[in-house]
Amino acid sequence: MGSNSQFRSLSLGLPASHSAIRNPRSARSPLRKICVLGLGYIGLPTSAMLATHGFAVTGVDVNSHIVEVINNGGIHIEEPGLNTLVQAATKSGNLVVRRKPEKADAFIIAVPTPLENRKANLGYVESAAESIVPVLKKGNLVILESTVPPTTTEELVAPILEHSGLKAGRDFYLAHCPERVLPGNILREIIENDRIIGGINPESAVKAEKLYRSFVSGRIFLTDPTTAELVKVMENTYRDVNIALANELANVCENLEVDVWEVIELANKHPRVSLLQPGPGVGGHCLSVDPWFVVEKAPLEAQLIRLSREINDSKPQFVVSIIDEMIEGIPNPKVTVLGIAYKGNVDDTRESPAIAIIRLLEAKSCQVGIVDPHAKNLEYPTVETKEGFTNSDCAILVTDHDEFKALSPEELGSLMRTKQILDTRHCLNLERWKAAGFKARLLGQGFKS
Ligand code: SAJ
Repeated sequence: MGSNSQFRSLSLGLPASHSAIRNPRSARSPLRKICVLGLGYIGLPTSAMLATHGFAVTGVDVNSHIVEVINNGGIHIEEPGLNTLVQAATKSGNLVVRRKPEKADAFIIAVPTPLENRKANLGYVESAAESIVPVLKKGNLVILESTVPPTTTEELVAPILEHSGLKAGRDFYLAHCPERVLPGNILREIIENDRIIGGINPESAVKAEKLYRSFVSGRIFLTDPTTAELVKVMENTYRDVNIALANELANVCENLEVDVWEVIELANKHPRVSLLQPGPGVGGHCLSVDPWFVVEKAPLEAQLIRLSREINDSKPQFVVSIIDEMIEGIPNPKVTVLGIAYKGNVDDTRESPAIAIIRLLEAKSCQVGIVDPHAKNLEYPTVETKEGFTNSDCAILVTDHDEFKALSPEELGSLMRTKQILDTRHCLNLERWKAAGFKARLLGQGFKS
């Protein structure tokens, strides 16, 4: 165990007979071959990281397009530095990509857990665990990295894996090690962030820790699976609740005609206050999803968590009500939406508030021109910047991509029918846009122009 680890094995509370691995040789055997299931934003960087640290990694994805792209030397997602790392991993021969799992020393499940009707759809986790069953051997380690509602590792994953005839904690090791990396900064955070490992027994936690220690420089804390599951969903819940507070404050400021950005800046001068930023809503596959996993497990207790989700989910509607005011009386209006990704400088559009805004605008028969230098979305195709602005009556900045800060109000204004802009992120220099003849509005001020 690394010197900077904290081991809480005694607090796991498992009976000695349950926690003892019966095969001491396999308990000591090194982990060489790793099979990673799911090659998305977490599975692909993890596979490449392990492969470039000397492990023989089989990356598995059920999507044949993803397998083909990686086998042809590319990647299917945008993340700084990832293409180079994956290429180094595949060229070294240490990373191969397949559609089905193979025998290995350890399996890492990193598949999506989408939200359906405010509940976790664990279908991908179930399928991934089932696909491991035929190749699971005594002494193997299985790690669940996907974010899941508390108790999933013990009550769903362990029973599925035990269809192999092997017993979790006795014949194979099982742990939940939630991913904690920030999209856009994954390659640094996957190494530097502290990790939480919840072992089904102490040996499982220690075994998983050895694997992560091969590339993690942050601290590693060991606990039980349900605690690790709750820790993970509460990290994202903490952030979501705090953004809801900022978003609610922005609504208050709109009403009082006070500048929310100034209020936040000045309040944050207090040594114990750190308000987050309001915006058009909270997106991505994490913050807008994970708090519901807590609500699902504790519907009566999780009141603040539910309300915060509802506040953040109501922001696109609020933004569209401002657009409504701005385009009132204009026949057949066109709105330019700047950004469809859920946050700046990423290509991920999952749960993006931009999509909710576009849907609401289209429901009002607005023509919409979507501009995004990073993201693509099959349902809502993007256009080139000039095309997006041509004949537009209002531009709305939804995503804080760096490219948008450099847009030319003079050039783009000359293409528009009505020169109006709404900045929902406090990311543009609106004085410049006003100087170019725009009616420019910043979300969270309540000023009419
Ligand atoms: N947002 C705001 N105001 C803010 C901060 C963010 O409106 O002050 C919005 C963003 O625009 C975006 C959403 O919230 O729509 C989420 O963005 P984010 O950057 O806060 O987080 P994610 O979803 O990209 O990544 C989070 C991270 N969790 C935490 O910081 C606690 C990351 O560490 C997790 O690994 C990731 O979720 C995950 O995969 O769970």
